[in-house]
Amino acid sequence: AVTHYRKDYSTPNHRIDRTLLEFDLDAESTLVKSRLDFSPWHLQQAEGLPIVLDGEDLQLECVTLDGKLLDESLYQQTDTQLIIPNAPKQGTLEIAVRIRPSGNTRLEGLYMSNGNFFTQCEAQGFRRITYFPDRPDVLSRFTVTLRADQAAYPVTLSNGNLIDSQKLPDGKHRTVWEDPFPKPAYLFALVAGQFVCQEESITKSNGQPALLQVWVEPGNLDKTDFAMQSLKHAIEWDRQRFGLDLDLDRFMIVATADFNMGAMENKGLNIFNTKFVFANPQLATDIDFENVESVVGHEYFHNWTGNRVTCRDWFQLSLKEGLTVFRDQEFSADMLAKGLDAQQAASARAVKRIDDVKVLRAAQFPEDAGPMAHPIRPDSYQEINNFYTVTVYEKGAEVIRMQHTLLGEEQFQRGMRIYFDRHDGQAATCEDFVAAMETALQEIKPDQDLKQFRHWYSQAGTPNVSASWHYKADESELVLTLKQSCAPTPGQAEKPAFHIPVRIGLVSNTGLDLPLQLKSPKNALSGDILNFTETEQVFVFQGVAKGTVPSLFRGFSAPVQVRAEYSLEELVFLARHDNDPFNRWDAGQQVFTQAIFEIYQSSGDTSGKLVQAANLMMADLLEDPSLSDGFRALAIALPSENTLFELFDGLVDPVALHFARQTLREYLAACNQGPLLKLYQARATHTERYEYNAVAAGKRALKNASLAYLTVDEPGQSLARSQFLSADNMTDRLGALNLLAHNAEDAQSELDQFFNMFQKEALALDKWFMTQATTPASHPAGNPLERIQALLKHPAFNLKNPNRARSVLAAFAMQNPSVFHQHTGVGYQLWASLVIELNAINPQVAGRMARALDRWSKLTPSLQTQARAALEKINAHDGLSPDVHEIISKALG
Ligand code: BAL
Ligand code: ZN
Repeated sequence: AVTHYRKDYSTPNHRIDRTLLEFDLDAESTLVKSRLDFSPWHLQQAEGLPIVLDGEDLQLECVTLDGKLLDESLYQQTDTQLIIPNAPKQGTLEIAVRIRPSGNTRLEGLYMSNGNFFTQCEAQGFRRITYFPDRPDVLSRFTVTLRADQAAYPVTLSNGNLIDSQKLPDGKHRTVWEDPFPKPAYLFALVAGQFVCQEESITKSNGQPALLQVWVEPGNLDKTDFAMQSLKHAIEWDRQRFGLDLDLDRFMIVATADFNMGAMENKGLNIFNTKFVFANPQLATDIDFENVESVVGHEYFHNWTGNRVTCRDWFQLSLKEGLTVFRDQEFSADMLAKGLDAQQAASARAVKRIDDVKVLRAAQFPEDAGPMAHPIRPDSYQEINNFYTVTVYEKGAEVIRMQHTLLGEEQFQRGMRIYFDRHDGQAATCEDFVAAMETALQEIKPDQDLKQFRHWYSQAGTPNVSASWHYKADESELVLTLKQSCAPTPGQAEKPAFHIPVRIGLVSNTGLDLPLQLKSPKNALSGDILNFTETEQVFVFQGVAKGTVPSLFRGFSAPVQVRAEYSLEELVFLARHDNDPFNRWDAGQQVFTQAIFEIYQSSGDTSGKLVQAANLMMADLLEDPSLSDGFRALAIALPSENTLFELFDGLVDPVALHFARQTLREYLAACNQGPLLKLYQARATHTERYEYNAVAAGKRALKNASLAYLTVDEPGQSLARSQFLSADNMTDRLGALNLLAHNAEDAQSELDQFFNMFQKEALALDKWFMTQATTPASHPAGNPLERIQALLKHPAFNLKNPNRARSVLAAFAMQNPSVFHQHTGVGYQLWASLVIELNAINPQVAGRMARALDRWSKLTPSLQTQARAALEKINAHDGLSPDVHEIISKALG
């Protein structure tokens, strides 16, 4: 396997000033002709640098240079490149290749989905379409001609503006598209086939109109309203909050059922997984609605952060992804809060923040502690597809958020303007972004810099922060000691201290926040942000009343793991009184976590003091009417098994951990049945029409969170059965189905009804598969693995469709620990054979699925033995893709 290093970056030999592409679209054999106008990268460059083009699985027909056909002695062709050694400094190259879209199961390059053509070029798919310098720093102006059969492919789209459209003889037609903006090849796209669209015209800030279109296969126009509305909201929001306008006359979204990722930001022609376009109340849950809005926003926001300023090389991926995730998180928060009063708005924002941090903790913290740990700007990779990670995306967004915290909204926006002034139209680096923010910071704080802050870009691993404090009654001072460390990660043994922004509050024993008066060190406090920059640092606050409790990392102000020396009483106090909703939620989660560990370590005993405290806290939460429904739903839910697994100090048996969590759930349900029922019923009897907004979704979330406790036994299961039947929306229907399938002895009738209702709706069927694939080991009817094996043989199962593959394989191996990690090792063996099967079909998705055992070194010894056997089985397989090989070899160490 070849490892690529960031330090090896060198500029290309040539620019491609113009690119003309012509496609004769045919499922079995598509002819792709290109005409590339090239010139030297460095204008002063001497003659004679070879032209280097990337290409894979292409059938080369001919190469012409400045009008002269080249014979084979004049170029070198390898499996991955076409090189023309003796080229003039400047000229025109014409190349013709053939490709076979119908055989493309990897869904990179040009492929077919349900008889239609789609492309996916990021990161390195364009080289599967034609020979080209397939690297993000080569920006070119593209003109694209598409020829296709009119009846089979009536709609043909590419990036930019439609400049010509004609009928041709032989039942064909032709369209010509011109993209006015230079772009790297990874942003190229084409779509051809049978589509219908919803469209609207809007007016841009400059008074010019722009056409917005959402294209779907016929029969799906009843699912596009919300995506269109989200797109319009995103355009408006980017204008208002970031001062960035749509720069195109036409902006298109096209949905496909076969897609490796969530969506793709191709210039002017975003291609989406149907999962992030389709939404109506019958088919989509509240979470789906939220995801559609956020992904539509995300891809649109890339138009500036990604497309207008793109990445110099793929090591800089977080430059666009971290920043764009930060932008989509802020967009979603602003949308959720829109139209609410101040208190409701704060709560809606907190719910969004908690949801985002839950993902970070459950998925990114494990990544940062495992064999695939990498800085948000990696130093090396074998397969770039493996680095579209929660670290690059979500931790990357946290690193942007910390800069926002340090600069404040106004200076952060100033930094964005500096960034665009300097780099619009360029391929930039993470360093360019930080430098722009640093300039903006120094405009208001000339003595500060982001020098130490840059470690967040270069160092992997989740920093551990320990916090302890004592009170000096004589001086009314609270002395807070913070220590930071970061465990070694691959290739990084020791790490200098991070610059960590700690948002802090001092909560007095009456529950009020005290004013912050920092005595020392001088200048370490800015507003409510402590700048924590040393390995160990002591902060002395004055004017502090006795009994005050510090609230640290409010709003999760830095992506760190905190160990604070709270007593149980202090945690329970914060869970009741912290004025920061994120920390209020977090304190409660810590109480639940400790209670579950108490049960885990006492083999099921619920009489311990942590369980008792958790129960009292639960009773409080259930009765507190000052909390919003959405917040309360999160506050009463127990931490996920994946989160608990990471938090436990020592080796873990995930099956036992599941049963410990289950025991707490049953105990809390039994002790709080009355209040749970009351909460449920007050929200179940409302009959208002479904609407997606923060308040309505919060109400449904609390209703279903209560039901999650009540379904531990029969009376609650009957409620779930009637909710399943009477629901007018997917949130309530699926919520009930999940609980029945996971808890009731028999839920076959509901599962069958759901299947019959939705068998023509692929995304709903994915939910049906996923519900069953996540049935836990505690299910009363016995081993759910047999059910999972049966799902794999179901006529509607299809490993070639990424959504369907994930709905069983990822659900089982990554979201169902008690079945996956069963002691016999059969779960691991099933996973290994599926990864091997998928490896031959779709390496990118297989690489993702291969990560299920990343954290096997944290398993108990006998499970480690079983895990190693499964990893070795995959490793020994002949013909592993680079994607899967990199993951498995790193896991084996
Ligand atoms: N650029 C790949 C998909 C996304 O992050 O938008
Ligand atoms: Zn993105």
